[in-house]
Amino acid sequence: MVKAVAVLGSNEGVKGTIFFSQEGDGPTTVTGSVSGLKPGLHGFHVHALGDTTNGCMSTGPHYNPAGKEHGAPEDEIRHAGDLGNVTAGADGVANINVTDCQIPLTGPNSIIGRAVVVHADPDDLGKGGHELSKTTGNAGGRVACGLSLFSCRHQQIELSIPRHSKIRAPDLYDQRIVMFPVESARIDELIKLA
Ligand SMILES: [Cu+2]
Ligand SMILES: [Zn+2]
Repeated sequence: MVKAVAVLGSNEGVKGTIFFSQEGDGPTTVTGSVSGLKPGLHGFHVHALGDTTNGCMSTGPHYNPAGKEHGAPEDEIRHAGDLGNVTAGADGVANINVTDCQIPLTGPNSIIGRAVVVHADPDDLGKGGHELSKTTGNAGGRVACGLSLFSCRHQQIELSIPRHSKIRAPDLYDQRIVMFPVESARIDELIKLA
């Protein structure tokens, strides 16, 4: 079982923690919650980059290793990072519990080191007829984001910083480094440890 966690934050009061787990080559289970949202639907994606230098704007487009158009999670034609919408209740909290086959935690298409992003508006799943429908689902601003990182509560693990994460430490790319439990880990702490 491989596990990962993404701690989402923003300066707009939206925050959350998203957990990922994957058994072997099986689907990835995504659980967790996000708070501080306006009630209703919010686009929920894995974006290509783990770069949050300029906040969520620098996380790039939706993760799309197959070069397809934007779609719904259940569509044949979709970005790997298209996880649809999360739904916030009247209290502004969205609880998440989905499984998906296109967001593996290991292998060449791993989402580790990429950003998880929650949007201001609903993702139209490619069907809204807006000029942005086929690229972003016209989901509006990026209200919170965070990197997905391996997690393990009880033991230290090794990982390498993937090039796509664009962390400002290029000399560390692809080197194996030891990381400690990352329930609260931020990339800066990770670099300090290296
Ligand atoms: Cu997005
Ligand atoms: Zn997409």
